[in-house]
Amino acid sequence: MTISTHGTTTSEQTDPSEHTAVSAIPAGTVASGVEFDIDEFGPNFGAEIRGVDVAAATDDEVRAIRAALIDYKVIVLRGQNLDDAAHIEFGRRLGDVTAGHPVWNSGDVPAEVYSLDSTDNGFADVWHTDVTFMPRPPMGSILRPIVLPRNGGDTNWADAELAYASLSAPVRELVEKLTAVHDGSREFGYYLKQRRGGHGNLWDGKEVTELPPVSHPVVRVHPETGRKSLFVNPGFTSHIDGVSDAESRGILDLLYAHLTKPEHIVRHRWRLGDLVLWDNRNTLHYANRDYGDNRRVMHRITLRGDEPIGPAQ
Ligand SMILES: O=C(O)CCC(=O)C(=O)O
Ligand SMILES: [Fe+2]
Repeated sequence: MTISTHGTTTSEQTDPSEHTAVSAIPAGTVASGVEFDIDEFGPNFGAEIRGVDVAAATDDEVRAIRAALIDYKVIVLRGQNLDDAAHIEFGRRLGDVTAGHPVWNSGDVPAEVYSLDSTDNGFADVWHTDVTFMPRPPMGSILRPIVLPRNGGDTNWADAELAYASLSAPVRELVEKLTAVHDGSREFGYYLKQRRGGHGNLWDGKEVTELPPVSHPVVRVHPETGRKSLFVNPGFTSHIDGVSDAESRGILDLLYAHLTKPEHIVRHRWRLGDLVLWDNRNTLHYANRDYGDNRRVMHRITLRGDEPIGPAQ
């Protein structure tokens, strides 16, 4: 396998000891003729993979895309032109595809698809990690545009692993001991009550009929790489457990400001035909709402994830 990065191979730039577990591309190995170019977004995370037709991908190519997702956290593939069925099918080759959302019904799309339509208030202009209000949030999300404004509507991702690593040691030590509450009822509770008499969708094999707040570690250990990241987000985290309201607010504000420093962020300008995958265990994202009354429609699927585990567990 050759993964070239601006003309060099990633294996030359990567400490293999940092890429454990399913980095299914052992650095420097040539496997089954899989070949694509990787164009890195920057020094830290995010990359475009070129030269793969997702709909016709071989198993080795799918494995290589998954490995790149673990390494780069955000992967862009251009020119794919999938429909919902092909989008879901690609997801199934990467993992277990969940319901589109635990409680939201996106209407006229397959049950696996979460549709965000700006004409139906479908905006994501708050930094968040998908579905962290459930005990087992998705491991990854795969998004494609259906309708785009001529300009604007870019999506940004923040690298929560980089953010953790760039905190000072004393603050890392402080936050490693904390857990935080994530509460989906603030955004979706009312909707769930209205919907089918309080019956949502199947999530982890169970019908969701309530959204009790869940606690997750503030520092999450990635189940595949063992690396630590900050696992709080303004979208769904309500407070830190066991500290005062003022302390909780202060700690979260500090972490959010740090997570969203420009050097922790990559930004994607969409074109029709794009397909973007992200690791939902160590990133946050935010979709710019800067296109006025123009329409923007996005379809997302999510892959089943683990219960978040902290450093002490
Ligand atoms: O609209 C976007 O670009 C992102 C929407 C979003 O938050 C998601 O698909 O999870
Ligand atoms: Fe999202």
